[in-house]
Amino acid sequence: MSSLALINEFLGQPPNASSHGYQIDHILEFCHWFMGALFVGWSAFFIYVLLRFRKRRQPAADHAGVRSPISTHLEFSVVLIEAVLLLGFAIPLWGKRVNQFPPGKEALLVHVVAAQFSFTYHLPGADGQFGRRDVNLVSNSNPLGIDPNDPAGKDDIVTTGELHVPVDRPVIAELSSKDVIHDFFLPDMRIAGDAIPGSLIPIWFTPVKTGTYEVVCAQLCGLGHYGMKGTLVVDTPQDYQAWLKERAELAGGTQGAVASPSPATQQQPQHNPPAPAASPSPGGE
Ligand SMILES: [Cu+2]
Repeated sequence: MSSLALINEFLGQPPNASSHGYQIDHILEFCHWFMGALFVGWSAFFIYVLLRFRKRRQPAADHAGVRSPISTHLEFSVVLIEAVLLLGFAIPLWGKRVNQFPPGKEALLVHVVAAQFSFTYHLPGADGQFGRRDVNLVSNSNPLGIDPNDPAGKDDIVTTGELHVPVDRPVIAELSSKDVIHDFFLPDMRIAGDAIPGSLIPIWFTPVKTGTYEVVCAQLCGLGHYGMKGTLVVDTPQDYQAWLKERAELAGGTQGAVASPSPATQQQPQHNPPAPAASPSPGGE
């Protein structure tokens, strides 16, 4: 885990706060240096060509062209390095994000529903079960259309703009959208995923540092796009339980009272773990 991140920092990359993020930082940092070297190399070659083949020096065109194999070797090396970066590092790293999800019991599952112009979060509450959602029940006071007659939904927690998660526990965020394509982007966690109407797309990360981080929408989704900026708060497990309790009490009036979370609350929701992103199931819960 190296701390060498000169270009990343220079370009405004915030410090990493997730367990996998340093791998992404390494590959970004290396790519920037590699591109920098290519830029210097190609620029020098361009200037050399301008001078070497200027009209005064080369009044007649040489139709045979270059005979030296050096340029072929150079170009082959560049292709080889790029292939290693892509096939050896980038694709395996991406594959791990979209295929190797943590076991359902270990991770915290949260539904992230994007809409113009906010992210709404749906947590299962004390019973660990997500309530049924129906698009026909969506209203201003029930933005996710949770069925009031479904007992599993009585204690569900719905928040907009701010999501709390506990530190050092994998989080699976299942993304969906109510209108256009958005992108749930957590720059500090080095993770992002598109929220597409009609699709459920899971992403996952493990926060390793407590703190308050930015949530942004990374798809230009309309005039109020900027307003989708929100907050991710990574809590200690105790603070997280306190937040859950507070949310449950706040929701008490509208969605039914909730007993204070017992240790069982801390267990993973028993809900269906999401399928890999490669085959998102059609949405419409
Ligand atoms: Cu958006």
